Amino acid sequence: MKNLVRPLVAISLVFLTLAGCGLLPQPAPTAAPQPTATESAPPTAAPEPTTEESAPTAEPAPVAPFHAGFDYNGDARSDIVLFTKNGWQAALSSGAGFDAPSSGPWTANLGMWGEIPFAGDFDGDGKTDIAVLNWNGEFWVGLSTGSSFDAEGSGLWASPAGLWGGIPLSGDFDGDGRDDVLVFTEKDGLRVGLSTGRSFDAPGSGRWNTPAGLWSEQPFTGDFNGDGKDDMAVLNWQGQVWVGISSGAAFDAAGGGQWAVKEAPWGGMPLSGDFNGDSKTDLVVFTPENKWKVNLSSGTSFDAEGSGDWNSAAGLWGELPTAGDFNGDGRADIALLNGNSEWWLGLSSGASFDASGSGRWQSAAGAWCDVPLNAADFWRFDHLTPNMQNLWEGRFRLSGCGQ
Ligand SMILES: [Ca+2]
Ligand SMILES: [Ca+2]
Ligand SMILES: [Ca+2]
Ligand SMILES: [Ca+2]
Repeated sequence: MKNLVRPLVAISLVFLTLAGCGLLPQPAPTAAPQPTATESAPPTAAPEPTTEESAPTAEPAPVAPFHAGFDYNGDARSDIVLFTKNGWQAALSSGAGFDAPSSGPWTANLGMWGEIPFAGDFDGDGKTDIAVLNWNGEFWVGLSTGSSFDAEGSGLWASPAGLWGGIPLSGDFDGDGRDDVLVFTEKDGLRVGLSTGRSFDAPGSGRWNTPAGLWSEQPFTGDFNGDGKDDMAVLNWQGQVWVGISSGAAFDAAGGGQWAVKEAPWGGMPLSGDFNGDSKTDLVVFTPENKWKVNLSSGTSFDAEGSGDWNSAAGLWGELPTAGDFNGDGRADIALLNGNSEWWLGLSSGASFDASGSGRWQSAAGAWCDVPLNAADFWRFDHLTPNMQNLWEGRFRLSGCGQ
């Protein structure tokens, strides 16, 4: 039965995706001008050329054995930042709640409601930054000061990777310590913009080959083989995972291709993170049956010992799952925002998501229709949603977020 149902669902999804893709109405490109970044205004005030020159070869920047990711204040604990109709809100982790000092609204000179937000440590200073991809295919970046997103260097970042309609993902694909951007597109494959610290156009930027990735699949990123360079992968409708290992110049290094999985069912929400703390990024799929299907990376497959269903103290289907190392112990955890604007945490023990400290966390921010950047998977999921009208409006399938 299951085998019958799955292809049918998948086929109709693909069909609807194809049918919808050509028709995506641009959300009123002219109606909403790019915010004028009065404060930073660096677009033309050229980025320091020295940064660019020293970037690729100079220093093989130290590769942290583990970085929490989504750590906006640089204290080694992952936080939550939300893109809201009223600007950017930070919910900083204290290790036991999302209400550490400096939580609340953060100023930034970017982000119109309707643009696609994402996050990464784009200047490599240890504090996660924010960015949006706008309707002109431009990347606007807000560098974190630790309490705002308007550090020097914020503004428009040039890149050959920008393309509206693509899905932006971040990762340090060349392993230089600065997160780069990857845009997964329907017609143009993968475009990578390598960060110089002031732009996404370092040498090597452009189209990258990969054995993995069709538009109808769900992409995610992480350092799956643990060599210090982030890789990309897709989950396809057959429950297969295909991996593109980064060589630093393409996603076609040895070791890529189809990887065995423990169980990665299509129809769930894939999230990546280092759930057992061995420095190799793993995959978890949250399913409509409220199961957490953990697929641990061995470096060459996603079925390392310890893979399987993990118990969790949190997570009901319909809530919005995110991943990050919220208590800073080196293992990625899960956090879910529910319809009551509550955060529920499942902290990783290395074998389950119910370690001590799990449960409801108080938070200074996070309302149901806000967009938590950790849930980048949300966008990846959305582009397959049958009722989507475009990438942005897809989010309004969330209960109660309709227009
Ligand atoms: Ca933090
Ligand atoms: Ca990089
Ligand atoms: Ca890698
Ligand atoms: Ca943790």
